[in-house]
Amino acid sequence: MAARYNCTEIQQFAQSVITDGFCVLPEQFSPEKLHHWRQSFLPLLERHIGREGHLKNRGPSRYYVTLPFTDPFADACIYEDDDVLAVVEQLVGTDALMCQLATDTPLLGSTTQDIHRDTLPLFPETGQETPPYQLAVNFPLVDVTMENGPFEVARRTHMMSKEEGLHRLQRGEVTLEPMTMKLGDVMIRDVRGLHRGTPNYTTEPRPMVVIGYSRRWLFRPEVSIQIPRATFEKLSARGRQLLRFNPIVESLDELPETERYQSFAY
Ligand SMILES: O=C(O)CCC(=O)C(=O)O
Repeated sequence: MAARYNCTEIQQFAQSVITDGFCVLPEQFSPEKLHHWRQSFLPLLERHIGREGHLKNRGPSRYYVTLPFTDPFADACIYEDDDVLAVVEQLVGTDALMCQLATDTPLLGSTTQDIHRDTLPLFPETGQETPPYQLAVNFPLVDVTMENGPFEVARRTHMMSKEEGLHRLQRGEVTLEPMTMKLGDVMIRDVRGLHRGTPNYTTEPRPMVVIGYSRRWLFRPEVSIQIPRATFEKLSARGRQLLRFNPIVESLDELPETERYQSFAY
């Protein structure tokens, strides 16, 4: 889809991420496309639960599943979306990397997670936070309602220590906001914002896609996108640039079966 926003609007979205820790681009992606993603994802979720559901590292009945970089998920209309990338580039540089394509899915039986952030500070010994370096672009594969486990986030907690953020929550100076979202809405967030997953009280899975974009120098060994050589050959110049530090594999059949991203909360 062609860009929907002008430079000023893109800067406003980026400024919301800098100030509040996140922004939402409403109705950014095609619901039909995401419906197709959901159909393709559900068997992967089943297979994941069969193989490593016992690990329960995200909490009960909650699963982190990496998406294979193949059809329908290797879709440049999504990971090269002009508006999303324009906001991302304002935040983590025009030479940003894409290093993660995965999903978080609470099912019936899931619980409230501990409040956490998804990364440690870059320089923990200084007690200082830095400009953004790691972003999550999140979009659900169903409508997210108050019943099916909305992601909750505390605004303006990404530029302070976790302890300070927790104190502010305790004192009621900030609150956890449930992010209800329509199929097609896209959230861009600084992963340092304090947040947690909440229980899904319905019988339908609530998959939330996460595409990770980072500064070019940030290495995240727990995530990567295995790119089949045949797919790599067909990437656009921009796709190659975004995905340049990910491993190229001959076939996705050779992949390890368990997720490497087990330790996730800081
Ligand atoms: O509910 C979600 O989608 C996110 C849960 C979460 O923060 C996590 O598992 O790290």
